[in-house]
Amino acid sequence: MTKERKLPEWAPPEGGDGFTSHVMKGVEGGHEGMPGYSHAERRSSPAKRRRLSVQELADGIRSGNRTMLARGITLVESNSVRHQEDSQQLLDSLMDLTGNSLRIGITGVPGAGKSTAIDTFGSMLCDQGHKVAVLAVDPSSSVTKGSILGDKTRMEKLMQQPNAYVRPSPTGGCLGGVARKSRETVLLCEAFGFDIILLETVGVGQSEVTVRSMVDFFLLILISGAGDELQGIKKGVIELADAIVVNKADGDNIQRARLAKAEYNRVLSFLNPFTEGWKTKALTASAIKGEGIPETWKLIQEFQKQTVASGVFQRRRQEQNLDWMRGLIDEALRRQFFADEGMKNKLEKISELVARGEVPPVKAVESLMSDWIR
Ligand SMILES: Nc1nc2c(ncn2[C@@H]2O[C@H](COP(=O)(O)OP(=O)(O)OP(=O)(O)O)[C@@H](O)[C@H]2O)c(=O)[nH]1
Ligand SMILES: [Mg+2]
Repeated sequence: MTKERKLPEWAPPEGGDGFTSHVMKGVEGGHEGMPGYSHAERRSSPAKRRRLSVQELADGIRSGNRTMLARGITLVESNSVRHQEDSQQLLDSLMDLTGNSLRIGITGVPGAGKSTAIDTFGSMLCDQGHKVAVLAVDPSSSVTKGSILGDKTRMEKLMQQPNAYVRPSPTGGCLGGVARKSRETVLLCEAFGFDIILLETVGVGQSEVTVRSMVDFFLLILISGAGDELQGIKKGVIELADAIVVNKADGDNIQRARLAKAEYNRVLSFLNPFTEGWKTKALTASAIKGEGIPETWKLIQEFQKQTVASGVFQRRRQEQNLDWMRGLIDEALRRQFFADEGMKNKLEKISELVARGEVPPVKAVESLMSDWIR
């Protein structure tokens, strides 16, 4: 394999050798997911990192060891069955330390300034003594590979904070899979001691609904100067929000941002707030200048105080846990059903009959289910 020295795109011009990275040429096959890969070969690989026991990982995370946290998250993100068993054990042994953070979801159209806002907001929180973890929930970023690098440059302030942790999106899998991993990563981060978890997702698809189902507070970041349609934001996303921030309210954009804020407040007055008893508001901010960010934090704190007092906060957490469990039951049942050899044959046969219109689909399902349960 050849090695090539390369200055990363995000390195400052005066960065010098400290920023040099090695780019290794890829291999043609023989690693996971590629032709020629074999588990046996991999097991015998001398370069493999020592496998840590679940106990070692749990102790490491409890004692605040970042390497162990990263290894734990990698375990949780793995698709292998053995790793999944270990990760369930790991989560189980850390459950007593979870649930003590404020989970904040941040969504918005591409380029609205989510990462910049997280950088400013997260750094401010760290300065106040909080421990902040940032997770990206974005199944598309495994395709558009550049965004992880992009985020590291846009979160420069935060990356320097010893109390912050930035984890890019888990790669691979459908949204459901990525969501499971992110939920579990939130728990590991809480066990480690992060008291504020920020989950960034791009708000143009299904992922914002998923993130909404994982967080206590949901912030929508928009920009002025584009109609809702142009921003690709559906009314449905506005309805999920606990606050809207019209970002980039700086320079000659201030006036437009204020008008947009007033317009969103008007729209919000016609909608049912997502959170019972809370009035969703719009604010303006400049993530780059840091303006409007302390106000946003104040609003989030008010939200927390109010919903904890009314019990809405705790009820939502309980509901989210139950929804998560129900989702897992759905998944497990489906997996077992389709993996069952006997059912595969029956399904194949009955599918032909259904396709030809000889058996109605409802009847087919009834018959399959009664066979499966037996
Ligand atoms: N003028 C101005 N520009 C901003 C502000 N916030 C972000 N930007 C710029 O907008 C661009 C996009 O910012 P990001 O923070 O990467 O936006 P994002 O929403 O995270 O983008 P994706 O992750 O790609 O969806 C960058 O060039 C930022 O410098 C702001 O408050 N004012
Ligand atoms: Mg971003």
